Amino acid sequence: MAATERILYGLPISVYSCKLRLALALKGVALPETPPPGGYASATYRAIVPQGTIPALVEGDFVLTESDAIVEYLDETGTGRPLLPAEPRARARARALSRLVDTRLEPVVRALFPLVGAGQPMPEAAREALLRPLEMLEKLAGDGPFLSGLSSPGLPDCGIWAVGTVLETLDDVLGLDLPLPAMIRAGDGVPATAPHLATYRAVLSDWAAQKTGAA
Ligand SMILES: N[C@@H](CCC(=O)N[C@@H](CS)C(=O)NCC(=O)O)C(=O)O
Repeated sequence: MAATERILYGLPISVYSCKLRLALALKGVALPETPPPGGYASATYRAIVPQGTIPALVEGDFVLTESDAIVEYLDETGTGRPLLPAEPRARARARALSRLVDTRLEPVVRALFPLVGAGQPMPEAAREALLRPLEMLEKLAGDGPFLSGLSSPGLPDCGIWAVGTVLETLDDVLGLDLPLPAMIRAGDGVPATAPHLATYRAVLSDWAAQKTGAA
């Protein structure tokens, strides 16, 4: 039986697309990204992916969104190196860390977007809201270079590297001078992910330059 074609919808600027791109790079799997037809909010894209979000993986009539679920599905279908450990507690911990990045850190980073080009300082409450999850994740990471706490990077690392790259850009553009933990840059030392992170940094910096009129 011929394998069903896999289509991965994503965009260069999207933080969750970046997370998945990093996961695929760590897995050693080449799965090129297709932009959502008409944009992710469009009726055309929603006719394919009802959730209207990216990334999305489509295999025939099987449509899967949510970056963590996509990575777990790829792991469980034997696609590339697994990014979650097999041992139940280590696996549960990796899942929890990944969700903490997505639910506690990413939304407060995203909330800073309107400040880019607005010429207004970051409110002190926003700084505190940002430092809280960063400190929590740093504590949970332990002493190693990776948030996953393992000797090789896994799913939670992909999330923190993608969100961390956005945060670094905002830190730079908005002059926030945030105490950014080293683990958000650990992907630059990993040969498989370093080029993707460099490209993402350039995409974000172009976006910021457009917003601030520096382009
Ligand atoms: N929890 C989802 C979040 C995906 C998400 O929010 N993607 C953004 C782009 S980075 C998006 O599609 N936004 C459009 C929308 O929410 O309508 C995941 O892990 O994939």
